[in-house]
Amino acid sequence: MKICRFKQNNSVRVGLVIENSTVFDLTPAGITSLTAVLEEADPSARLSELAREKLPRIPLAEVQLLAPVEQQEVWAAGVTYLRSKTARMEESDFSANAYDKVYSADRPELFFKSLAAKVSGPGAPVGIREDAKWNVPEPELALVVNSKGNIVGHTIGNDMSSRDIEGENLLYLPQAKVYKHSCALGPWITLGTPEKDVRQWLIRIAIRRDGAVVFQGETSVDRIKRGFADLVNYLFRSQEFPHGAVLLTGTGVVPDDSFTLRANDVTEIEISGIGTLQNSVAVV
Ligand code: DO4
Ligand code: MG
Repeated sequence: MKICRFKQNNSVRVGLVIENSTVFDLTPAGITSLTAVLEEADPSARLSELAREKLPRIPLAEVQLLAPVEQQEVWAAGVTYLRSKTARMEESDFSANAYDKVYSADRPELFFKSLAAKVSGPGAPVGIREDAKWNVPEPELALVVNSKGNIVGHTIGNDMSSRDIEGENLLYLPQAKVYKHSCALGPWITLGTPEKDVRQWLIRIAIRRDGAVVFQGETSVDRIKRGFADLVNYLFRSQEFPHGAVLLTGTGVVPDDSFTLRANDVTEIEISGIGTLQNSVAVV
């Protein structure tokens, strides 16, 4: 079951996405908050109970989808794939050892990525910093977690990153990772899929420039080294998320070192069990 946020006549609504073609507006059923659904004991069961014939249907192509977050903080895990570890060790001079150590440590790398209000939704711009020379998207599975720390759904995340800034000094990580339009989420949340099934999903990215594909890559969710519950457990240690949280799970696709994004490139990230998140690149 897929749940989205969308804009209709200047009002923000919550909808059910059916067969990637139709949105059922949940407003007449009294559902106006995504968070309220995610906080239900069984969100999929709650949505299955609805009398769909009474809900307005809108073609998906006619709605403006918004990032599927309300007040959730967005966090990210790093160096959870071998590919991320080796690429970062190569780009970095004196911090290489840190990536190596965190990959095999019990405690994962977790960092704050974005306030919900700053997240780019489908079709919105993602940013490359004007003071960075080497910028890449990071296509990542995102765990949608309720306030009790239960994983209730999954969406697609783009952890936009400036590799030259991170590579210069690991202490610059917040500047390499957290800036205007550096995080995109969407197009919606797929509810209730167990981890063993999510691990069968593939993550693909294509980057288009003037209509031509200039980079494409693929990985599998199953290559994530850490268990999802373990990542969430660390996120919730000595911390609380009254509105829930979204946790990006790290990237396993890193373009060759010669590749950097340019303004007006289009990033297309597909996760097989979810859908496709498309954004255009802007200098910020
Ligand atoms: O260690 C820096 C960030 C790692 C990251 O974002 C990733 O592996 O996806
Ligand atoms: Mg990342």
